[in-house]
Amino acid sequence: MERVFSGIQPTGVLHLGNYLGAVRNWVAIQSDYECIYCVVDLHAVTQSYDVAAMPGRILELATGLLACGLDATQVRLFVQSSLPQHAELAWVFTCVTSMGELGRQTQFKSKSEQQADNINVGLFAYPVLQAADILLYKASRVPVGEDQEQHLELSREIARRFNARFGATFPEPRTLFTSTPRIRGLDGAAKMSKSLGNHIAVDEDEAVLRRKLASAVTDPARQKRADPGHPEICNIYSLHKFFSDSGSCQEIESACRTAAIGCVDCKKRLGDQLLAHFAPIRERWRTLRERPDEVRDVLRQGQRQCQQLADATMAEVRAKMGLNW
Ligand code: AQP
Repeated sequence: MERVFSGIQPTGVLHLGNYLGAVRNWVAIQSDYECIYCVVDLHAVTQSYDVAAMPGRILELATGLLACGLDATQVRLFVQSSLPQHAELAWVFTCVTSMGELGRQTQFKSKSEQQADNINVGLFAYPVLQAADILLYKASRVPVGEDQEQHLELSREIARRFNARFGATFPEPRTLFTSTPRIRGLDGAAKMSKSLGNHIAVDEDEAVLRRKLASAVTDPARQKRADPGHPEICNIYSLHKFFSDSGSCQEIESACRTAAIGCVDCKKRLGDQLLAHFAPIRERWRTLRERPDEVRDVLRQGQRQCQQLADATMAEVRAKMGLNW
């Protein structure tokens, strides 16, 4: 079985972009690969955050992932900071990564604009820690959204560079894209993202969900109810394709083109579908929230299982680098 690694930041909300672009796929492949999934809290601290809220966020995200269908008997789920080898390998990798490469990362550029008052070295070296996360376990496949492809390319470069300098050690990890690599936000333009505030949460409250959908951007050509629409460019229609069956999608598509349905009705139907789709997940999430010790046990078990792999890789790295006196 090929080994898979992927991570998600405990930065507040699990949203449709995370779900469709990553988590749904994590669940789908869990019996086909040897999967290691991680709550990457060391990545999350590159942003400003509320220290008192962080432990709860970590636990809440792990609970949400289990509610989405991760099976702790099949996957290893753990918290990044519980294994210090991630930070150690990241340091090693900073020594084979050039400043120029990191400066060219588009996520660094956009995050630097978003948090201009906090452009820290961790933000700059974010993709190096990501490479360490993956390569610590010698994972060969990484299921992520399209937004992470540039970082994955850098991980491959880091692996090549380490191998060339110190001897063959790491595989070059490849992306395992979902069929939905990039989900647009409610503005209909940018990637769905918490920091842009254009997201819908997996466990969104119904009233908030309806309100967010009501203000979501649709086809700009539909100024009036009677204007015919162009579903192929409408983000609401693109979301229907994930959550409504193909018969309903066909019906909505032709009703939109002939203006037989208005955007208000179309959004109401999407809201109904989202609520129905996520109802069982929300129910499991609610139940698991009442059993935080069970979630902690899953995370500790994942930590123990990953520790052996992490120790083995770091022993090999230290020996290859001449740090094993
Ligand atoms: N819009 C998206 N479309 C497809 N995939 C997405 N992912 C995130 N947004 C989209 C995927 O979710 C996984 C977890 O990524 P993350 O923890 O780095 O989340 P994020 O990208 O930081 O999410 P945000 O909302 O964009 O966070 P902020 O605003 O705090 O930076 C990854 O596999 C990612 O590809």
